Amino acid sequence: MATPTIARHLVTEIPGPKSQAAQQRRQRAVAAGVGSTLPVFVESAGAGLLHDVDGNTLVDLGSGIAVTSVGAAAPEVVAAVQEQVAKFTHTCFMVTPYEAYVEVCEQLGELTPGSHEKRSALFNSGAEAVENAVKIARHATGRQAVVVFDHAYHGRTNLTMALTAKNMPYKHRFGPFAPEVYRLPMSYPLRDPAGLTGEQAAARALDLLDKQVGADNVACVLIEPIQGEGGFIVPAPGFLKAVADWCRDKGVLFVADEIQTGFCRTGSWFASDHEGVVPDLVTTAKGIAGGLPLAAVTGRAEIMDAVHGGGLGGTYGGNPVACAAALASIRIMREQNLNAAAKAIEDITLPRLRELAAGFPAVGDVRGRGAMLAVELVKPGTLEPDPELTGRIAKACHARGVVVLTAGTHGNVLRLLPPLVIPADVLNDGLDVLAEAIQITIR
Ligand code: PLZ
Repeated sequence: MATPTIARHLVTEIPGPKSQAAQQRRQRAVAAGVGSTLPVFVESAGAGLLHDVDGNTLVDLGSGIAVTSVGAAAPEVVAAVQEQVAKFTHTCFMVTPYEAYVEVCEQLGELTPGSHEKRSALFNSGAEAVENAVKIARHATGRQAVVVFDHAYHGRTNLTMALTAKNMPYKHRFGPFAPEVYRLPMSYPLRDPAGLTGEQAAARALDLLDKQVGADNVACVLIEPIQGEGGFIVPAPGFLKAVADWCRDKGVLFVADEIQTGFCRTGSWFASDHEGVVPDLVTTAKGIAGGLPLAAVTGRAEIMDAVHGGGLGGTYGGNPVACAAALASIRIMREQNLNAAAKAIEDITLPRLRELAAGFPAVGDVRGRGAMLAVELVKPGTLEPDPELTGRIAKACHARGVVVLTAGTHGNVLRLLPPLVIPADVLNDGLDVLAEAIQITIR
């Protein structure tokens, strides 16, 4: 983590007058259904800092939802994009291919869990990757059922809405949803009966699956190794492994949605690595390409190659500019050891969050891994979620120029997803503000 040259600096209220004017203009042109956590209009951004149109500099503890892990304008990514965009912007890989696509797939094969032979296909968004993982799993197994978990988030397209657990805002009045989707209880240590092990939580879920769906009908079990939008829920140790083992026994594909957790976010290349789990298929997006839209499905060669020629694709999937950005981002992750950087962020942040939990009974849980950390807010002495308090704390952070995000089925989780290249003093400043926000909001 380098020393910053600039830090948080507010010259107007947040949002400032120019942002407010832009927001009014936006409301006349942009559909109301598209929201913004903090309507501060950004002019430029760097490693953990956002510079707005009013001249304010904000601390970014959100990375555009876990995307700008290498920074929002990493010089190596900017140069790679500029070089590629000047050569050609697009040919369509399905029409005339280019090597950057192949190289991204080679990197994915090398970095994702397991040393088996792999293949990848590239897409534009996380939801599209998840949709394709399901297509591939169904095709390869000849089965239809897709199994997901409580609190899961997998996207906003029709199939992925069905896979996503939460109604508001993702699904409300957007049905009917895709069929053959089944939901199981997740391992949620804070809310499970005390002492329930990962293996027991897996047995609880898999017994339901056996009885209600039948293993023979299941194409895949799809799971986020640490749930993102659902509230940074880290399953009890052994849960993922037990589910993956069951899948292997039953000929069911185990699909890890690593879209939020992947690419160094949790202090290893993929969150599955922490649990020693080797998925059959992995979906990636977000952090893979330094902010450019790119997503992938990577999996066992025999599964991926089961699909007939021409069965997978899309006009823009694996766009050459996005591929160039991905290759530069992955190079940064390797050269700057961003797994260690994520771990360093954890080492700074976790003790400070634990201190807050000790001081404020409303901070009911502290959890996460690497640079994917959260606190869950409850009514003191209970497990009753407190989304209202969570919202007020987030707003207090925003007013002080620190971008934090909320999450959780009950909206009562404050989550931190700083860029992995955030300088330590910028991070600590953001955490000071969070502590102050909690203090003044709870008092
Ligand atoms: N799978 C695990 O986290 C995206 C969504 C924000 P897309 N999460 C942020 C919002 O409100 O839309 C996500 C994820 C996991 C899939 C997705 C979907 O990725 O690139 O947003 O389609």
